[in-house]
Amino acid sequence: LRLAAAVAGAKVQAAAVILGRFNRARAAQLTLPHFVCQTPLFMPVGTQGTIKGLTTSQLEEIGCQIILGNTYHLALRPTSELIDELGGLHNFMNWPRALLTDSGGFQMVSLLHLADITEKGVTFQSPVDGKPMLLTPEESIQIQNRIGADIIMALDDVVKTTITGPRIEEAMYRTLRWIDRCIAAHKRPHEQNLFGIVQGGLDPVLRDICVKGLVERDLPGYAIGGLAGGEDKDSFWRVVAQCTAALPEDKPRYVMGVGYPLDIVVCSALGADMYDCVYPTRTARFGTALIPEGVLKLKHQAMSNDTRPIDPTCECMVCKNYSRAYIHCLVTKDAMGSQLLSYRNLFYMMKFPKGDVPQWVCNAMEVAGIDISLCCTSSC
Ligand code: PRF
Repeated sequence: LRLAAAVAGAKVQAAAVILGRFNRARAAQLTLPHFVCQTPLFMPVGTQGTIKGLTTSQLEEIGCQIILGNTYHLALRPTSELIDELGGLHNFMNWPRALLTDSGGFQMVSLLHLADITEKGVTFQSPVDGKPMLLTPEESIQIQNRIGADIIMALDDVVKTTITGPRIEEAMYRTLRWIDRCIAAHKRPHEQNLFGIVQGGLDPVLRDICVKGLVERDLPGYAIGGLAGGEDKDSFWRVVAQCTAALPEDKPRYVMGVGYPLDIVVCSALGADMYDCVYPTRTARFGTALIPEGVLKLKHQAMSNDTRPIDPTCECMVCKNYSRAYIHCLVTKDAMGSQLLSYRNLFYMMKFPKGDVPQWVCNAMEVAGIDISLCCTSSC
């Protein structure tokens, strides 16, 4: 595909070809340089160039189309220069399908309390030697160009949605100023799709200005950022509904950091296409399996002699071969416990956006006062 695009001299665009619709929800096809993806899709988080405990062949086996890496972590170790020298991240980690890298600012702000944001960029103390370091929009793009993912993210100024006041407005306008620096710094527009990120907190006026500003730049795709940070569900879904209604139909919409099944259902009903979250793999490492009824805690004593698979209706390698009792025995004692649960949870997340909405998700929506058919009308 990359070759075909290069021959045609065309820009590689992550255009969303809509395959089907249900009110505002859509199923689309994204043609990326390394893989043709079907949406809605979930991206497992492979911060350091690996999904903890899973091989890339296992990821292919479960139908994973695209995984996420983090600029900040990869730039520190093994460094983007080394990844570039070794043929890019696809080659380095032996992953033939699509990759997306996040720009780094959010990880710094969420991981390093000492990160300081100015117009120049994000300043932080290096966790390697404690020296002050600066990540500018230009550097973030340069690093992501070296890493070589199919989709790269603009550096944004991220503020917690629970904060109020002028800082939200400042961050939104800065994100808009930084997008131009990112576009100017991007050296591989024919091979990598640069997505802009909508910020603006929970304020509909700020979100509107940000969406319009980004759409004017005609980017290959758009993300909705600054959410899933402790705000109430109603405000969260309202922002998603507003942004998806204003974003172009033919471009992918990615809701960042979202991955609870309930949120994926609601956001997809509102017209979003892509998601990422550490939840399925992190919860696996704590001994929890995702099942159609909700969650199953494998650490519970009741699992110790339960000979059933995690999910008797599931066709995955773990459910076909292992009992709850066996996984109970391994969990927290042996790495195999988290590996099997991570496999199972990601298998579930790969199928989830394509399957029926589980009953408990419908119930939760009812409790939250959301009528899915109302959610899907254009006036939502
Ligand atoms: N911006 C970036 N990455 C992110 C987010 C964001 O707003 C979120 C949402 N909290 C998750 N990951 N760059």
